[in-house]
Amino acid sequence: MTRPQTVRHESDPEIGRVLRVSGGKYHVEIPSGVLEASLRGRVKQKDDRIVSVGDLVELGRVEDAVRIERIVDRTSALTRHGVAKRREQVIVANVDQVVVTVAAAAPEPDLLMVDRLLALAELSAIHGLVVVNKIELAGTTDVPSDMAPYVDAGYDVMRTSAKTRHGLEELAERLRDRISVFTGQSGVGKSSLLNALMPGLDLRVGEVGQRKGRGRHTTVAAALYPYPGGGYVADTPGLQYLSLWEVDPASLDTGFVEFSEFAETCRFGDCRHRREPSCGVRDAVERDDVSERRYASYLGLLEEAEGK
Ligand SMILES: Nc1nc2c(ncn2[C@@H]2O[C@H](COP(=O)(O)OP(=O)(O)OP(=O)(O)O)[C@@H](O)[C@H]2O)c(=O)[nH]1
Ligand SMILES: [Mg+2]
Ligand SMILES: [Zn+2]
Repeated sequence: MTRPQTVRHESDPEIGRVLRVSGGKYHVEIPSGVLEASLRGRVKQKDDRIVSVGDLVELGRVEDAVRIERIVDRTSALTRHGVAKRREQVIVANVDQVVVTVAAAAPEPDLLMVDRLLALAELSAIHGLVVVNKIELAGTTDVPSDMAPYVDAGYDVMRTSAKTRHGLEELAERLRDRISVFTGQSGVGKSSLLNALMPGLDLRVGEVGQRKGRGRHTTVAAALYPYPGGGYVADTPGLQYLSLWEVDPASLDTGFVEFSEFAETCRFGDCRHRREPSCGVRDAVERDDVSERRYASYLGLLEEAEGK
């Protein structure tokens, strides 16, 4: 009896989805369950194509071992730029939706981070959704006034409480049949929301008081979870270091969706909406048609993208 070297046929590759990576092992979901796979040398060497959570991968089996042979082309990717290595890292691949989470209170919303995350989503052609968690601490379930610019820009701003379960059904609805990534400051309740939405998930949550310094995150790596009823959700560590330094400064304005109709009236096609004459965006800010605070975020991120 000949022992098969591999059960994979070129015409019919076995495909799985990477759910998480730990200790050099890739946890890959296949129709019959989750298996552990290792990387084939040649996949490993390609710097720009490091296997990431969310990737669809082609698997090869040699005896009992499962190896990742190839990454299926990505439809999108949420990336950050490693501060130390100065190169792009894919946080989650094939993302449909970025859920930018803030807390109504504790911690105070970092609005520059919200703008940064939404811009990053727009620039990656990923749908952005804003969630204000811990809404029971606000005393009202209305959209907090500092979040109004996002409503005006056309974003859905959902209000939730992982504690009282307010708004969870609506949020659950938005997660179905998509790959959604929860992002936002540490301590806003991303893991708590996922635990509340997916009983049995049991992600670790941290005390707000423990997280004074930067980089003390309860969640340390991105991981993807199959969502009951279809789709996936990813929990990520609070993304403090997310940087835009590789973004083309000339296209940063497309990361601010409400600028676009006004940018059309700028005198210069390559207007960066800073000090150029006859700038439609600046005029809109002066008329209060565009939030001054969002515009200030744009200018700050523009400097960053320009490497200043
Ligand atoms: N009052 C209140 N507290 C909440 C709510 N959701 C989460 N918390 C608390 O907020 C703290 C932080 O929650 P986590 O879920 O760990 O926050 P996280 O966003 O996942 O934080 P990192 O993993 O560090 O990025 C915990 O003490 C939670 O119990 C909520 O809706 N209301
Ligand atoms: Mg967490
Ligand atoms: Zn302009």
